[in-house]
Amino acid sequence: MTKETIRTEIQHYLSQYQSSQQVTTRWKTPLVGFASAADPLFLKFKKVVAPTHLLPGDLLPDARTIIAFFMPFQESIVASNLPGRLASPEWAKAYVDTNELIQNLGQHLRRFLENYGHAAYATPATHNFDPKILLSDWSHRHIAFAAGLGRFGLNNMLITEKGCCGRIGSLITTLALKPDTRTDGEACLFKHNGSCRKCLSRCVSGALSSTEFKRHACYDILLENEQKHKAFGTTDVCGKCLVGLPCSNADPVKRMKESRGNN
Ligand code: B12
Ligand code: SF4
Ligand code: SF4
Repeated sequence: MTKETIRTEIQHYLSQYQSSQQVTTRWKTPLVGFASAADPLFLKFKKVVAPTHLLPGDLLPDARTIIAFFMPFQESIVASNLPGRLASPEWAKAYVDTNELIQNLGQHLRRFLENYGHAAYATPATHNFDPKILLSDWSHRHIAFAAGLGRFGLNNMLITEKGCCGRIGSLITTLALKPDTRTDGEACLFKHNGSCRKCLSRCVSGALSSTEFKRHACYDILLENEQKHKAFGTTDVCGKCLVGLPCSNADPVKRMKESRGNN
Protein backbone atom coordinates (compact mmCIF):
# COMPACT_ATOMS: atom_id res chain seq x y z
CA MET A 1 0.00 0.00 0.00
CA THR A 2 1.30 3.48 -0.87
CA LYS A 3 0.97 6.87 0.84
CA GLU A 4 -1.14 7.98 -2.11
CA THR A 5 -3.65 5.18 -1.45
CA ILE A 6 -4.08 6.43 2.12
CA ARG A 7 -4.31 10.09 1.09
CA THR A 8 -6.98 9.21 -1.48
CA GLU A 9 -8.90 7.10 1.05
CA ILE A 10 -8.97 10.02 3.52
CA GLN A 11 -10.12 12.50 0.85
CA HIS A 12 -12.75 10.09 -0.40
CA TYR A 13 -14.00 9.45 3.16
CA LEU A 14 -14.30 13.19 3.84
CA SER A 15 -16.20 13.95 0.66
CA GLN A 16 -18.70 11.14 1.41
CA TYR A 17 -18.98 12.39 5.01
CA GLN A 18 -19.73 15.96 3.91
CA SER A 19 -22.53 14.85 1.64
CA SER A 20 -24.40 13.46 4.67
CA GLN A 21 -27.45 15.53 5.61
CA GLN A 22 -26.67 15.25 9.34
CA VAL A 23 -23.33 17.09 9.20
CA THR A 24 -23.57 20.89 8.82
CA THR A 25 -19.84 21.69 9.07
CA ARG A 26 -17.86 21.91 5.83
CA TRP A 27 -14.13 21.30 5.44
CA LYS A 28 -11.59 22.02 2.73
CA THR A 29 -9.41 19.23 1.27
CA PRO A 30 -7.53 17.57 4.15
CA LEU A 31 -3.74 17.56 4.48
CA VAL A 32 -2.09 14.23 5.24
CA GLY A 33 1.49 13.62 6.43
CA PHE A 34 3.57 10.59 7.43
CA ALA A 35 6.21 10.27 10.18
CA SER A 36 8.37 7.32 11.09
CA ALA A 37 7.55 5.85 14.53
CA ALA A 38 11.32 5.60 15.04
CA ASP A 39 11.88 9.33 14.36
CA PRO A 40 14.40 10.47 17.02
CA LEU A 41 12.27 13.62 17.44
CA PHE A 42 9.75 11.64 19.52
CA LEU A 43 12.38 10.54 22.06
CA LYS A 44 13.87 14.06 22.12
CA PHE A 45 10.39 15.55 22.68
CA LYS A 46 9.79 13.15 25.61
CA LYS A 47 13.19 13.83 27.18
CA VAL A 48 13.34 17.61 26.66
CA VAL A 49 9.71 18.86 26.56
CA ALA A 50 7.14 16.39 27.89
CA PRO A 51 8.37 13.45 30.05
CA THR A 52 4.84 12.01 30.31
CA HIS A 53 4.36 11.94 26.53
CA LEU A 54 3.89 8.43 25.10
CA LEU A 55 6.00 6.94 22.34
CA PRO A 56 4.22 5.35 19.34
CA GLY A 57 5.26 1.85 20.52
CA ASP A 58 3.54 2.44 23.89
CA LEU A 59 0.19 2.53 22.07
CA LEU A 60 0.83 -0.04 19.31
CA PRO A 61 3.50 -2.78 19.46
CA ASP A 62 5.70 -2.85 16.34
CA ALA A 63 4.54 0.67 15.38
CA ARG A 64 6.25 1.76 12.14
CA THR A 65 4.42 4.86 10.88
CA ILE A 66 2.23 7.65 12.25
CA ILE A 67 -0.29 9.18 9.87
CA ALA A 68 -1.26 12.76 10.77
CA PHE A 69 -4.13 14.63 9.15
CA PHE A 70 -5.34 18.23 9.29
CA MET A 71 -9.00 19.00 8.57
CA PRO A 72 -9.18 22.71 7.52
CA PHE A 73 -12.45 24.53 8.26
CA GLN A 74 -14.26 26.20 5.39
CA GLU A 75 -13.53 29.94 5.46
CA SER A 76 -17.12 30.94 6.38
CA ILE A 77 -16.67 29.10 9.72
CA VAL A 78 -13.46 31.02 10.37
CA ALA A 79 -15.10 34.37 9.47
CA SER A 80 -18.10 33.60 11.71
CA ASN A 81 -15.83 33.55 14.77
CA LEU A 82 -14.44 37.06 14.24
CA PRO A 83 -16.94 39.28 16.11
CA GLY A 84 -17.62 39.24 19.83
CA ARG A 85 -15.95 37.88 22.95
CA LEU A 86 -17.57 34.46 22.83
CA ALA A 87 -17.27 31.83 20.11
CA SER A 88 -19.74 31.74 17.21
CA PRO A 89 -22.25 28.86 16.98
CA GLU A 90 -20.58 27.80 13.68
CA TRP A 91 -17.16 27.51 15.39
CA ALA A 92 -18.63 25.54 18.30
CA LYS A 93 -20.51 23.20 15.93
CA ALA A 94 -17.38 22.75 13.78
CA TYR A 95 -15.49 21.65 16.91
CA VAL A 96 -18.09 19.00 17.79
CA ASP A 97 -18.46 17.80 14.18
CA THR A 98 -14.70 17.63 13.57
CA ASN A 99 -14.01 15.70 16.78
CA GLU A 100 -16.64 13.21 15.64
CA LEU A 101 -15.22 13.15 12.11
CA ILE A 102 -11.71 12.43 13.42
CA GLN A 103 -13.10 9.65 15.63
CA ASN A 104 -15.03 8.07 12.74
CA LEU A 105 -12.21 8.51 10.21
CA GLY A 106 -9.72 6.97 12.67
CA GLN A 107 -11.89 3.86 13.05
CA HIS A 108 -12.46 3.70 9.28
CA LEU A 109 -8.71 3.86 8.58
CA ARG A 110 -8.01 1.25 11.26
CA ARG A 111 -10.39 -1.19 9.58
CA PHE A 112 -9.05 -0.26 6.13
CA LEU A 113 -5.45 -1.02 7.19
CA GLU A 114 -6.46 -4.18 9.05
CA ASN A 115 -8.09 -5.49 5.85
CA TYR A 116 -4.62 -5.32 4.26
CA GLY A 117 -3.01 -7.11 7.25
CA HIS A 118 -1.64 -4.07 9.11
CA ALA A 119 -2.50 -3.25 12.72
CA ALA A 120 -3.51 0.34 13.57
CA TYR A 121 -4.40 2.45 16.60
CA ALA A 122 -6.47 5.65 16.26
CA THR A 123 -6.00 8.34 18.92
CA PRO A 124 -8.92 10.60 19.98
CA ALA A 125 -9.10 14.19 18.63
CA THR A 126 -9.19 15.71 22.12
CA HIS A 127 -10.32 15.31 25.74
CA ASN A 128 -7.34 12.98 26.21
CA PHE A 129 -5.90 15.50 28.67
CA ASP A 130 -5.62 15.75 32.42
CA PRO A 131 -8.23 18.40 33.40
CA LYS A 132 -6.15 19.54 36.43
CA ILE A 133 -2.96 20.35 34.54
CA LEU A 134 -4.50 20.69 31.04
CA LEU A 135 -1.81 18.51 29.48
CA SER A 136 -2.11 15.40 27.32
CA ASP A 137 0.19 12.39 26.92
CA TRP A 138 -0.27 12.57 23.13
CA SER A 139 0.33 15.78 21.17
CA HIS A 140 -1.28 15.87 17.73
CA ARG A 141 0.55 19.14 17.08
CA HIS A 142 3.89 17.49 17.67
CA ILE A 143 3.00 14.44 15.55
CA ALA A 144 1.77 16.66 12.70
CA PHE A 145 4.93 18.77 12.95
CA ALA A 146 7.05 15.58 12.75
CA ALA A 147 5.04 14.49 9.69
CA GLY A 148 5.91 17.76 7.92
CA LEU A 149 2.40 19.25 8.02
CA GLY A 150 3.40 22.62 9.46
CA ARG A 151 5.29 24.78 11.96
CA PHE A 152 4.24 26.36 15.27
CA GLY A 153 2.78 29.86 15.49
CA LEU A 154 3.04 32.43 18.26
CA ASN A 155 -0.58 31.48 19.00
CA ASN A 156 0.69 27.90 19.80
CA MET A 157 -1.15 26.47 16.81
CA LEU A 158 0.32 24.34 14.07
CA ILE A 159 0.25 26.53 10.93
CA THR A 160 -0.15 24.36 7.84
CA GLU A 161 -0.17 25.42 4.19
CA LYS A 162 -3.94 25.87 4.71
CA GLY A 163 -3.48 27.89 7.89
CA CYS A 164 -4.22 27.01 11.51
CA CYS A 165 -8.06 26.98 11.53
CA GLY A 166 -8.90 23.32 11.55
CA ARG A 167 -8.30 20.23 13.64
CA ILE A 168 -5.63 17.55 13.72
CA GLY A 169 -5.93 13.78 14.08
CA SER A 170 -3.37 10.97 14.14
CA LEU A 171 -3.20 7.22 13.72
CA ILE A 172 -0.38 4.76 14.41
CA THR A 173 0.16 1.72 12.19
CA THR A 174 2.51 -1.23 11.70
CA LEU A 175 2.60 -0.43 7.96
CA ALA A 176 6.06 0.86 7.00
CA LEU A 177 5.95 3.93 4.72
CA LYS A 178 8.57 6.51 3.72
CA PRO A 179 8.27 9.49 6.08
CA ASP A 180 7.54 12.95 4.65
CA THR A 181 10.25 15.58 4.94
CA ARG A 182 10.04 18.60 7.23
CA THR A 183 10.61 21.93 5.55
CA ASP A 184 13.14 24.43 6.89
CA GLY A 185 12.05 27.87 8.05
CA GLU A 186 8.98 29.11 9.88
CA ALA A 187 5.30 29.57 8.97
CA CYS A 188 4.61 32.28 11.60
CA LEU A 189 5.53 35.86 10.64
CA PHE A 190 6.62 36.67 14.22
CA LYS A 191 9.04 33.75 14.20
CA HIS A 192 10.14 34.47 10.62
CA ASN A 193 11.00 38.18 10.95
CA GLY A 194 9.14 39.62 13.96
CA SER A 195 6.64 41.41 11.68
CA CYS A 196 3.41 40.19 13.29
CA ARG A 197 1.84 39.72 16.75
CA LYS A 198 -1.77 39.97 15.69
CA CYS A 199 -2.91 36.81 17.49
CA LEU A 200 -1.83 38.26 20.86
CA SER A 201 -4.12 41.27 20.53
CA ARG A 202 -7.03 38.99 19.59
CA CYS A 203 -6.86 36.95 22.82
CA VAL A 204 -9.98 37.62 24.90
CA SER A 205 -8.61 36.45 28.26
CA GLY A 206 -5.01 37.67 28.44
CA ALA A 207 -3.90 33.99 28.39
CA LEU A 208 -1.71 34.43 25.33
CA SER A 209 1.44 36.54 25.37
CA SER A 210 4.83 36.34 23.67
CA THR A 211 6.45 35.02 26.86
CA GLU A 212 3.93 32.63 28.43
CA PHE A 213 0.63 30.83 27.95
CA LYS A 214 -1.81 30.80 30.91
CA ARG A 215 -3.66 27.61 30.03
CA HIS A 216 -6.13 27.85 32.96
CA ALA A 217 -7.14 31.42 32.00
CA CYS A 218 -7.76 30.14 28.48
CA TYR A 219 -9.72 27.12 29.72
CA ASP A 220 -12.03 29.40 31.78
CA ILE A 221 -13.17 31.04 28.52
CA LEU A 222 -13.52 27.65 26.85
CA LEU A 223 -15.86 26.56 29.67
CA GLU A 224 -17.86 29.79 29.39
CA ASN A 225 -18.38 28.99 25.71
CA GLU A 226 -19.34 25.44 26.63
CA GLN A 227 -22.22 26.84 28.70
CA LYS A 228 -23.31 29.10 25.84
CA HIS A 229 -23.27 26.33 23.22
CA LYS A 230 -24.19 23.31 25.34
CA ALA A 231 -27.07 22.45 22.98
CA PHE A 232 -24.41 21.21 20.51
CA GLY A 233 -22.68 18.93 23.09
CA THR A 234 -19.19 19.35 24.61
CA THR A 235 -18.12 22.72 23.21
CA ASP A 236 -15.05 23.85 25.19
CA VAL A 237 -13.99 26.27 22.46
CA CYS A 238 -12.90 29.85 21.79
CA GLY A 239 -10.40 30.18 18.94
CA LYS A 240 -10.45 34.01 18.83
CA CYS A 241 -6.62 33.90 18.55
CA LEU A 242 -6.91 31.80 15.36
CA VAL A 243 -9.24 33.95 13.25
CA GLY A 244 -8.77 37.19 11.27
CA LEU A 245 -5.03 36.54 11.04
CA PRO A 246 -2.54 36.19 8.19
CA CYS A 247 -2.11 32.55 9.27
CA SER A 248 -5.83 31.66 9.63
CA ASN A 249 -6.26 30.09 6.18
CA ALA A 250 -2.73 30.01 4.74
CA ASP A 251 0.98 29.80 5.54
CA PRO A 252 1.80 33.54 5.38
CA VAL A 253 5.56 33.09 5.10
CA LYS A 254 5.19 30.72 2.15
CA ARG A 255 2.67 33.10 0.54
CA MET A 256 5.02 36.08 1.01
CA LYS A 257 7.96 34.19 -0.50
CA GLU A 258 5.83 33.05 -3.45
CA SER A 259 4.54 36.57 -4.17
CA ARG A 260 8.12 37.95 -4.07
CA GLY A 261 9.23 35.21 -6.45
CA ASN A 262 6.42 36.09 -8.85
CA ASN A 263 7.30 39.81 -9.00
C1 B12 B 1 -4.74 20.30 26.48
C2 B12 B 1 -5.22 21.02 25.23
C3 B12 B 1 -5.63 22.34 25.37
C4 B12 B 1 -5.45 23.13 26.69
C5 B12 B 1 -4.01 23.68 26.74
C6 B12 B 1 -3.56 24.31 25.42
C7 B12 B 1 -2.06 24.56 25.26
N1 B12 B 1 -1.72 25.55 24.47
O1 B12 B 1 -1.25 23.87 25.80
C8 B12 B 1 -6.58 24.18 26.55
C9 B12 B 1 -7.84 23.53 27.09
C10 B12 B 1 -6.35 25.52 27.23
C11 B12 B 1 -6.68 24.28 25.00
C12 B12 B 1 -7.08 25.40 24.31
C13 B12 B 1 -7.18 25.45 22.92
N2 B12 B 1 -7.07 24.41 22.07
CO1 B12 B 1 -6.39 22.68 22.58
N3 B12 B 1 -5.77 20.95 22.92
C14 B12 B 1 -5.29 20.37 23.98
C15 B12 B 1 -4.91 18.90 23.65
C16 B12 B 1 -6.05 18.00 24.13
C17 B12 B 1 -3.59 18.43 24.24
C18 B12 B 1 -2.39 19.39 24.08
C19 B12 B 1 -1.24 18.86 24.91
O2 B12 B 1 -1.27 18.93 26.12
N4 B12 B 1 -0.25 18.26 24.28
C20 B12 B 1 0.95 17.76 24.96
C21 B12 B 1 1.98 18.90 25.01
C22 B12 B 1 3.25 18.40 25.71
O3 B12 B 1 2.36 19.26 23.67
P1 B12 B 1 1.67 20.45 22.85
O4 B12 B 1 1.24 21.50 23.79
O5 B12 B 1 0.62 19.85 21.96
O6 B12 B 1 2.85 20.98 21.88
C23 B12 B 1 3.58 22.18 22.17
C24 B12 B 1 4.93 22.00 22.80
O7 B12 B 1 5.12 20.68 23.24
C25 B12 B 1 5.97 22.44 21.77
N5 B12 B 1 6.62 21.41 20.92
C26 B12 B 1 6.04 20.53 20.11
N6 B12 B 1 6.95 19.79 19.49
C27 B12 B 1 8.16 20.19 19.92
C28 B12 B 1 9.41 19.71 19.60
C29 B12 B 1 10.52 20.24 20.22
C30 B12 B 1 11.86 19.65 19.91
C31 B12 B 1 10.33 21.31 21.16
C32 B12 B 1 11.51 21.91 21.83
C33 B12 B 1 9.03 21.79 21.47
C34 B12 B 1 7.97 21.22 20.84
O8 B12 B 1 5.24 23.27 20.89
C35 B12 B 1 3.87 22.87 20.85
C36 B12 B 1 2.98 24.08 20.60
O9 B12 B 1 3.15 25.04 21.60
C37 B12 B 1 -4.81 18.95 22.09
C38 B12 B 1 -5.20 17.62 21.40
C39 B12 B 1 -4.04 16.64 21.50
N7 B12 B 1 -4.20 15.54 22.19
O10 B12 B 1 -2.99 16.91 20.97
C40 B12 B 1 -5.74 20.12 21.72
C41 B12 B 1 -5.30 21.06 20.57
C42 B12 B 1 -3.86 21.45 20.78
N8 B12 B 1 -6.15 22.23 20.76
C43 B12 B 1 -6.51 22.80 19.68
C44 B12 B 1 -7.27 24.02 19.64
C45 B12 B 1 -7.75 24.45 18.26
C46 B12 B 1 -7.52 24.77 20.81
C47 B12 B 1 -8.26 26.11 20.95
C48 B12 B 1 -8.24 27.09 19.78
C49 B12 B 1 -9.75 25.91 21.40
C50 B12 B 1 -10.75 25.78 20.27
N9 B12 B 1 -10.85 24.59 19.67
O11 B12 B 1 -11.50 26.70 19.96
C51 B12 B 1 -7.52 26.72 22.19
C52 B12 B 1 -6.22 27.46 21.78
C53 B12 B 1 -5.38 27.92 22.92
C54 B12 B 1 -3.98 28.33 22.50
N10 B12 B 1 -3.82 29.47 21.85
O12 B12 B 1 -3.02 27.61 22.77
C55 B12 B 1 -6.02 22.02 18.45
C56 B12 B 1 -4.87 22.75 17.73
C57 B12 B 1 -5.01 22.75 16.20
C58 B12 B 1 -3.80 23.38 15.56
N11 B12 B 1 -3.99 23.98 14.38
O13 B12 B 1 -2.69 23.33 16.05
C59 B12 B 1 -5.61 20.64 19.08
C60 B12 B 1 -4.41 19.94 18.45
C61 B12 B 1 -6.87 19.72 19.01
C62 B12 B 1 -7.03 19.04 17.64
N12 B12 B 1 -7.31 17.74 17.63
O14 B12 B 1 -6.91 19.67 16.61
N13 B12 B 1 -6.24 23.12 24.44
S1 SF4 C 1 -1.05 36.04 13.87
FE1 SF4 C 1 1.02 36.50 13.18
S2 SF4 C 1 2.29 36.21 15.02
FE2 SF4 C 1 0.34 35.20 15.44
S3 SF4 C 1 0.70 33.05 14.84
FE3 SF4 C 1 -0.18 34.11 13.05
S4 SF4 C 1 1.57 34.80 11.83
FE4 SF4 C 1 2.33 34.26 13.90
S1 SF4 D 1 -8.46 30.33 22.74
FE1 SF4 D 1 -9.37 32.29 23.41
S2 SF4 D 1 -8.78 32.56 25.56
FE2 SF4 D 1 -7.52 30.90 24.69
S3 SF4 D 1 -5.62 31.91 24.07
FE3 SF4 D 1 -6.98 31.92 22.27
S4 SF4 D 1 -8.18 33.84 22.37
FE4 SF4 D 1 -7.17 33.55 24.34
